[in-house]
Amino acid sequence: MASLHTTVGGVALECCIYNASGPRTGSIEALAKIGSSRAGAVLSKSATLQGQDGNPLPRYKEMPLGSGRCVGSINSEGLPNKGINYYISDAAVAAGADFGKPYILSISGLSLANNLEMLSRAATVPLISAIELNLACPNLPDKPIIAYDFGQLESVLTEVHNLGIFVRKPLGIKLPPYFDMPHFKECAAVLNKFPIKFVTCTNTIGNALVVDWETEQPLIAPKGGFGGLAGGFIKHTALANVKQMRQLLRPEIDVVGVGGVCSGKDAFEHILCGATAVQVGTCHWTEGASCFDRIARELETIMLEKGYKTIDEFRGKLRAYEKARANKKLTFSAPVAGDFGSIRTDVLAKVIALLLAIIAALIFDRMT
Ligand code: RRO
Repeated sequence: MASLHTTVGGVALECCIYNASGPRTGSIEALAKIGSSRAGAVLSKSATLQGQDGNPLPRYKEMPLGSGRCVGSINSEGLPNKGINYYISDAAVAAGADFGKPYILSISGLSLANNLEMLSRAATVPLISAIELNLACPNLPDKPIIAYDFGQLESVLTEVHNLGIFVRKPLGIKLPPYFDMPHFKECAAVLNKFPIKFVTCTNTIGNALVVDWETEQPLIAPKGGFGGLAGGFIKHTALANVKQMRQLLRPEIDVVGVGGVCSGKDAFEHILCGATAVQVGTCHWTEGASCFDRIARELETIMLEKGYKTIDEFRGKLRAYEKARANKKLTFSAPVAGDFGSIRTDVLAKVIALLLAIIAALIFDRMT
């Protein structure tokens, strides 16, 4: 059997796949569905100090991606959530604890003071296993993405450090996607100064615009239609961020991958690039909590076919490109990916040609 066991910031997870903060994470009922699935942990919606309604509707839309199961999405939710006290309550924490799973709290304060206050409160709750501090929300009108400003990132982390939180709870930082090598380096240099336990790469690609050409308007209402791009659209950006951060961060800092995971194959790719665990966002939104069971099964199938017993055997082991290897594709005996994209198009074309030939022969037979 293949084991999906892993650790994130020293916290043990039976399954390396769990939910991203955001989709289906706002209520205790939704969190409990994650807890009762095969997800390895339960991660809350990013909390603010007070509850808030978020941006006007419609603020989330998904879009098909080719012919597969995987979809892309755009959102400008604007941090709708029930406030920190809800997500640190016994009932919320039980969504993980009742199922023997780590409960991870996500916070995204509207100010540094709010973040410090929320961290202080969360530190007193024993069953919160870890905290993900989201410094990458792209959807708050008039608020910049903190982690794009490396000076501000450092001062936030200094204040957080002074609070003493690093010794009380494993703390991770949710990062925005970076696109330029100097930015990866600058960000990692700041993060490496602090006893951070993990980073999550990446949040959505901020301020994208999806246009509905028929109605000649944006697909979502808030912020003039600008929102965070996610799902299949961003997998390759997310993989690059996982890979870069794994290379640049101190080895003690785990990297959690998120972005475009909707099959075991996607999870495998994130781990190959260095992720110790993988979160699922858009696909969880579309499919519900059963996606964790499916993706976990698909990942196990891939591992069995490739002869890996643990994720550590291939984690971070993306090979350098070699021409000879590029043409050596594996043939799997079992389906490994939940998307139809896994079906080889050349095989499909041959099957269709054969079917057409049979139909033509039958018609010819009838007519003669
Ligand atoms: O709530 C949101 O609009 C939101 C958040 Br907090 C985030 O971190 N990333 C995102 O795409 N949306």
